[in-house]
Amino acid sequence: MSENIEKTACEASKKMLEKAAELEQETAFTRVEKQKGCAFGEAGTCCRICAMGPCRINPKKPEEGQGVCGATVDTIVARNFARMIAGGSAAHSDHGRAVAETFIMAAKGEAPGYEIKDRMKLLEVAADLGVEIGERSIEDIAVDVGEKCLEMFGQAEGEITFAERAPEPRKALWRELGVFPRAIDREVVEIMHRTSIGVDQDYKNIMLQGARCALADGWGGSMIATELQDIMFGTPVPLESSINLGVLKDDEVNIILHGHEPLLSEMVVLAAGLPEMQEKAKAVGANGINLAGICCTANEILTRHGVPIAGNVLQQELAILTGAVEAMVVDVQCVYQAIGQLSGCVHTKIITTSPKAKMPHAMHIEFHESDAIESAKKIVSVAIDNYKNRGKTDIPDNKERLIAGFNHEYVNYMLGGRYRASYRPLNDAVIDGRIRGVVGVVGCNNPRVPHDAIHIQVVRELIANGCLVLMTGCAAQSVAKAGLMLPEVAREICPQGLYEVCEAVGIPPVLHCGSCVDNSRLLIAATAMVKEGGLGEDISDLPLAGCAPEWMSEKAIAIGQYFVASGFYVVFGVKWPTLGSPDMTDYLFEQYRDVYKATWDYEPDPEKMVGKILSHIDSKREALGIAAKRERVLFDMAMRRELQI
Ligand code: NFS
Repeated sequence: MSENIEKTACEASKKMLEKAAELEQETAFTRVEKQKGCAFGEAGTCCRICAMGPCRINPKKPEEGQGVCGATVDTIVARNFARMIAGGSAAHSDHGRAVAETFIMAAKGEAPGYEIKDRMKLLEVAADLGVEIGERSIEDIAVDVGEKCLEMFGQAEGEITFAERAPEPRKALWRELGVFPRAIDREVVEIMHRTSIGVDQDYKNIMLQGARCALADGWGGSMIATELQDIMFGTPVPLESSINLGVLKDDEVNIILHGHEPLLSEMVVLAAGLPEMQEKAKAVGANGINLAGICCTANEILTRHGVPIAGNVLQQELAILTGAVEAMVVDVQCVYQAIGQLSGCVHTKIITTSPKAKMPHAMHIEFHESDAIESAKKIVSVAIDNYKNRGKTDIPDNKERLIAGFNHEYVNYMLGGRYRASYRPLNDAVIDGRIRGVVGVVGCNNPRVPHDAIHIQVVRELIANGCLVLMTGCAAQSVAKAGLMLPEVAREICPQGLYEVCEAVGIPPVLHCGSCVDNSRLLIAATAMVKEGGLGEDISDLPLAGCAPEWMSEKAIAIGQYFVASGFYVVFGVKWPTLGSPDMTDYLFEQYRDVYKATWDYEPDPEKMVGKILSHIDSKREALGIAAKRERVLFDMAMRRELQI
């Protein structure tokens, strides 16, 4: 047991790791120990882009090595980093494209089951995109909005329209630097071109394209996904639900929805609720159909329907090990190949649904938007039919309540009220110091660090020091499991000022803002703070920061890069992929201050990470002339024991 305490802070996960050990089943938690890593790969100094190599530069003597073509360590590290940005941007943006395509079909009436739910948001987005509103029908406006969004992927000329939403000085800076994104696909392609053999050999120049591509993700692909999903499925409002493996039910057909695109999961939610499906479940002796999510799909259906979350990315194998999951339905991204094989030890069926993502040991039911409900019914039926094959179950009894579903629209409304929606009270609370700063804590889990533990520590210390925390992705799920997404937390942990704000507005000090593409919501919220006034002229003037304490995905690097290029100070934990090049690292960590007025940073120690974030926030408060002297709340051993980490 003691070993598992170090592996995860999550009680349900500890129990399932015990079970995995008894069954001699491998999981990511054990496979990671066998993958010792490679010093070159870890430092970013291994180049595999042509067949003269692979070329490896000794990270201890970077100045001495060169690739066969003469590439320096700076070039190699920058190429690898830029390619991570391209990979991450492509993933978010291809999700956005799928949403835009379905959105157009829905508006034309060609995708039964999908509809235009949030008309108000449609009109707002239409106005931002320059779509004529007048007396036109909602459907006609929606078709134009969808097509404008789709254009942003491949337009031959011009700039990405959503990026026009950024504060004026930021846009001027992007134009001056030549990084204003042009078309989403183009920016990804250009990174792949410029980082291929013998093209861009200047690390700073490579990183200009890295920034442009990341901005095309944050202000393009990801924003398109968020905005169109809100219009189609409804903009989330706060609701209560529950989280952790204890949400699985012993007497019902359990279906886990895992992956990223709500196009599929929304329809499964709809199908599972149909009387015919419920009756079918009863006919096989189950008391109903229980849906639960994993990864970002979980965040999407949680924030729109209150569907409970089974766990975050590192719990996908553990959920199967409960023996209680009839089907795990996956689409794209963050799906471990290991679940296919693992499902053979229990009765769970892994159902792949996207032509873009198939895997061995899984059954494939292709999901078609044109007859989405039929595809979803087929999937639910497979799960129901599998109920009879269930053996002994082992569902940990751990689950926690949480409030989720916060976003720009709701912050605007809850602070200002329906008739005078406004960020004024938020800005005022920041100015008078009740809120010290706003911090986005985002990203994944990574078995190279104790699961959930780093997130929990960082977030607890941030709110104990007066910061309002906004969260997305698997990070949000980590702290929700620890009970930090409940309003009563403000009284228990926060200083008087932040507690008063949370109490007055009725919010927890840690706000669940959705999935990883919903990080675009944080860009919009930061821009709204700038536009409200009193806190400087640009995002880089605000007392805010972003961090990803347990990151692992290329998508996290893309997000970090667009946050930095948009003016956020961003600090990552775990490991950092440019350390093999001192020049490149200095460029990102120091010189970026003169380029984007914001920098990247790396700090694996959670306590030091919080220290860096607070000193950044305080320096911004100082520059704005709103600094107040305050002592840092440090967690002593007794407080840490209480955290159980
Ligand atoms: Ni984000 Fe979502 Fe989780 Fe990381 Fe994966 S689910 S898109 S990449 S692991 S936060």
